[in-house]
Amino acid sequence: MDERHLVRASKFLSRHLRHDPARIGIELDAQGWTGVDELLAAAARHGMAISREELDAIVAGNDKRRFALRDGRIRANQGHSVKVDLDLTPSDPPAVLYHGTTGRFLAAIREEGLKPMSRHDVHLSPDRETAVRVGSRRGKPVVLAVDAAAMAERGHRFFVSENGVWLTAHVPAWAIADD
Ligand code: HQG
Repeated sequence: MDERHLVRASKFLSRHLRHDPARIGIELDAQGWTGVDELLAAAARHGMAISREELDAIVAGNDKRRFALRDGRIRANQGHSVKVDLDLTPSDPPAVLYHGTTGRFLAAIREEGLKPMSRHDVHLSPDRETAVRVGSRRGKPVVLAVDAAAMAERGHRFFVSENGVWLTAHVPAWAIADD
């Protein structure tokens, strides 16, 4: 299988399963699922032919397990900007969670905390390495440590996605420290 095609196909799937299903004429249900057959047909109609074997390879081989397959349906595990209810159960977070960002956002983050921006939730990781990787997408990475235990104590809810990303609606500035 052509690795570059798989990466392109994975990005195409992320875009349409998280942000813009209407562009290729598919619909997501309330929990973000859509039929695999419909998705592959719609992708092919829009210039992105993906075989069933390639889809399975993307889902299984994806470093971040971005997608879940169940009963002939597929969804993105997190990262949506379209309104979906992933139906996750609130979970007790580890005492500290990490967020990767970059220097030019720091002043605003210290002022207003971490906001979900165009996504549903703020994305946090249990390990520093992931945060470094996430921050590096935008420049020189800066890792922030989030006092998740104190937030949970004050009633903030945390959810963990199927691929281990911790999600919460907003991280107030008082809970953020430099790592
Ligand atoms: C920043 C990728 C100014 C925030 C990654 C981030 C992740 C603020 C950017 C997933 C702010 C939003 C999510 C504030 C937050 N003022 N900037 N108050 N609050 N920001 O992409 O966490 O490859 O929406 O620090 O690996 O970077 O797509 O979030 O830099 O898991 O699967 O605003 O996306 O996964 O950026 O990344 P994003 P993120 P995938």
